[in-house]
Amino acid sequence: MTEQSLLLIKPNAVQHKHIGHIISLLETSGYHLAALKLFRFDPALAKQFYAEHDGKSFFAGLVEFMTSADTVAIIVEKDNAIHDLRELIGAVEPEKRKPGTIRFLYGEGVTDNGVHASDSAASARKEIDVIFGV
Ligand code: FUP
Repeated sequence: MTEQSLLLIKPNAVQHKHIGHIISLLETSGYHLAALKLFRFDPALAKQFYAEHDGKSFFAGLVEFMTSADTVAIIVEKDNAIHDLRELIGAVEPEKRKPGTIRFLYGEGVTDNGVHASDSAASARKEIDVIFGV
């Protein structure tokens, strides 16, 4: 089934000039890019995007990182996009990142992990609405 998911290219990957290669990986992996924008999270939007983590010990650091430089948001479409994009980005824990995944290539720490991808259809709908207002 064709699905939409949301990919974020996070501030550390944008600052290190990896936008082009990450988009190329998406295209060669069969994703259709349905919408794309470059913007900078302000604190309110970052808190809204990561609202489920509000109250956790890492929340303030996560918001600080997400607001530290520009982000690229991309709505991608493909059969099984949500599952397949999670596989393509790889694990959040640095020691679990497999070679070939985007986080293996461009993730640094747990927080500055290079990219985000929606983890369910409900999250994808919510995140696309938060970032693109659709
Ligand atoms: P993921 O869905 O793969 O982005 O991972 P999580 O939902 O586990 O984490 C959400 C965000 O919180 C990630 F961007 C990383 C960040 N995080 C931290 O900064 N510190 C932690 O200890 C755990 C997560």
